[in-house]
Amino acid sequence: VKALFKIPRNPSPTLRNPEQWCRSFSYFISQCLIKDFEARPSVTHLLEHPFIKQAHGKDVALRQQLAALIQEGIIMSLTSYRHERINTRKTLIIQSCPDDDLVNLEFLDEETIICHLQKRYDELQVYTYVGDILIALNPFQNLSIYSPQFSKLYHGVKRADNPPHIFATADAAYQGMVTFCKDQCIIISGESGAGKTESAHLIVQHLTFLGKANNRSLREKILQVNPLVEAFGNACTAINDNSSRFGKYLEMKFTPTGAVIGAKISEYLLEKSRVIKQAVGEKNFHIFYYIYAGLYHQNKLKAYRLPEGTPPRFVLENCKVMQDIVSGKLYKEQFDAIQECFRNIGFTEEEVNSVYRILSAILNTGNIEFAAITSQHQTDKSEVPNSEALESAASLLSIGPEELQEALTSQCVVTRGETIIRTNTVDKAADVRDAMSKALYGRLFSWIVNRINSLLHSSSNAAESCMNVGILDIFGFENFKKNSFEQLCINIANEQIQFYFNQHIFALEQMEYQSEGVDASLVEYEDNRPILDMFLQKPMGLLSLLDEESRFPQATDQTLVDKFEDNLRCKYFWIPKRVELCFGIQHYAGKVMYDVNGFLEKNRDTLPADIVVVLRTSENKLLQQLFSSPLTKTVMFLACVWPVHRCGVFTVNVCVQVDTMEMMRHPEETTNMRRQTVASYFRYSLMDLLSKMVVGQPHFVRCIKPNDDRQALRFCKERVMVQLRYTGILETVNIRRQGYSHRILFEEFVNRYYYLAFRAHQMPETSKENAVAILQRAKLEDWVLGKTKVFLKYYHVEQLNLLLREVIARVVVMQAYTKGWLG
Ligand code: AD9
Ligand code: MG
Repeated sequence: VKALFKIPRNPSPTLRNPEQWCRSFSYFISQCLIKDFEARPSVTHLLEHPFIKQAHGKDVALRQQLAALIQEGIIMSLTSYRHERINTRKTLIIQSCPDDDLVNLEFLDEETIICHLQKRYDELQVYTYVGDILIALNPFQNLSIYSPQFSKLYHGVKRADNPPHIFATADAAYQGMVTFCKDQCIIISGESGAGKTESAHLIVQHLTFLGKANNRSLREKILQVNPLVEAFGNACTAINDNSSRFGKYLEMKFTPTGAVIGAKISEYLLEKSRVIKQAVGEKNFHIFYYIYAGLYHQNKLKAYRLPEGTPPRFVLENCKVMQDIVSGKLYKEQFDAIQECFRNIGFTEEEVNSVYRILSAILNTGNIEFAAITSQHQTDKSEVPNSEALESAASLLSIGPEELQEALTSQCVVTRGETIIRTNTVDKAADVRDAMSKALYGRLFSWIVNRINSLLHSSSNAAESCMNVGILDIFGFENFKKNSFEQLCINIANEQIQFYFNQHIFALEQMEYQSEGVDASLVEYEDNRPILDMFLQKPMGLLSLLDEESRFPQATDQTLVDKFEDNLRCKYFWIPKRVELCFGIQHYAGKVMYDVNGFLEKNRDTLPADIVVVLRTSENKLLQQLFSSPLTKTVMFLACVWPVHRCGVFTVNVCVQVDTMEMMRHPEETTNMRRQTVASYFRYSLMDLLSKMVVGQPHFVRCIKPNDDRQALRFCKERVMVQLRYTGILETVNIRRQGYSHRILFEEFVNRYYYLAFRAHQMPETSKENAVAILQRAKLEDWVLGKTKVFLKYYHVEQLNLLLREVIARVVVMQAYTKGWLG
């Protein structure tokens, strides 16, 4: 080590050779420092490192420069990690081979691809590339490929050096962000139970590793965000025991040098109706079971007024007796884990207590029953015969039980300046009760997300210049025996994500070839735009028709079906004969029959003003906050962000249209005549999501479910084939093989890569000729020149970036040497 630092005045020929230098330098880092610091050390740590102290004694400035240099060096040092990899290989027996990428297959028919994937799956190779896209087959068993050793393996190395892995996609996004100072976004898609949420966790895990925060608690906080949010937003369905019932876009924030500094979550369209009712064989949101088991074991059920005998109605399904919930360790452990998450992320005890009180109040609200009061004059009146649940709910919400009962059983109506009190029938009172439970849960969920965001918001200066890697994990495509309004929204969202994928992989690529005069045979693909138009067009799309019908007080679910039948004339929609209140849709991922019962009510999602008024009187601070001001989200700059696609010079015609810059309000919020419905809120949510996604460089992960029985090592050819077909994998293989997935303006290309062919201080003209000089110098083949851009294959960019990093590392070392820092 000393020899490395104390270079003789006349260095030997080997030491004069910069490449040799670079290698020794990296070797030094890997040998001496990696062991001590596990990963990239901070400058402060380095300054105190005995080697550096020893080498440079009291010269603090010099030590500081050296420490910074080494820190940089570690980022750039590929050799250090390669060294690790050789060791790990021996024990983990990892191999990468040409088979890792479907693009390299000799024959590209469906049968070959499927056999290839099956062979890999049988060998537990669940990941496969299609060019730069990752296919992830759900292993349905725990694999030992996500350990810290693997994280090290997938750090800044060439993709072909290691087998395909979800960490490689995270690494590609991270490197893309650091190298080009550009936001990235990872889009994970696949049907319900295919493994999107697991993949999202693994990506967050690897990104936190790559962006090693100096502050350990921040790292832990970020890792605990997903489990916490998912406890409130996930539930057991017929397809998946941990099914996401909301869409999640998690943005991880980094400094320009790649240190993680915070995170932000956006949530989309929580399936609130699950709070009040679950389909047969399904459950409520996880958190209800967790708190039940947790509070039971802490002997606190009484304090939260939760019954100890029969579980409350809202969590009854699948848990007929209390023992089902409280016996067994799982729920209790989950409760402990959630408490830990709350604590670590920074929620106060008072806040957590308020959250539990509101959840318990929701459970008690579900048990409030109504009975009709029939008198001579009034037949439409209801009352609460057994007031225990009502009193418990009121007490937990810190409101008066009489006021709550009044708000549930009657409503104030203002007509022509006069206030009239109308009584509610039993059914109407039950609807109000359920609306209140849904509103409480929906707002509580949004509050938790907002609170996490404020706790993970970085207030440092770095936050202003921070960059993002966004990770999209939404609810997957669903097709149950009975599908309702919720499935319709979920499937439209998936339709939109598929459209986004098609735009990126096929449409943009082909349009750009044509405009640049580049010859490339066009690939046919299934464009799902007509289906999306059918849903989202105004004023005659399905969602607009639904909204229109929801505004008529006399409308029924039957009039809604009639309206659809009269106005939706396209091959993707049909009304089946002999089945009432039903319609069918041919989605990109398959046929789905929808049951229209309750569509109008679910879309209206009204919360009577009387309930809001009562809840606002609460002494509970959190509850006051939830209902004091409208929960609004502004759709920022949609009009300008969305239509112009950043990746190209042309405009993408957008399927979703926005009339004006409007405020997105929770549907239950508005009291005016033109009520905001769930459908219109949903439309804006989609817009909001897309506006976030389009500003980043996309990376795609396509999750595939190998069987419907959730069995490990079972590869059902038919099921996989269907998913490969509808996700357009075959066409993707083709276009990735033939196409040029990266198109860079000559000017940008020369600015980015001129180091590879010109001297560092030279600023060459950003011309086509100089771009060619760089390409030739880098010894790349098969590139093409357009009118204004260089067209590169997906693997070219990786090659260029690697060369660039090596050259920069060399320059850094040379500079250090010439400045005498190392001598
Ligand atoms: V849904 O659209 O939210 O209903 P996801 O998110 O696509 O669905 P999820 O990630 O929840 O599916 O995966 C379903 C189950 O598959 C998990 O609960 C795991 O048991 C299993 N799974 C998925 N990916 C992996 C993995 N990489 N390793 C081990 C996995 N098990
Ligand atoms: Mg999920």
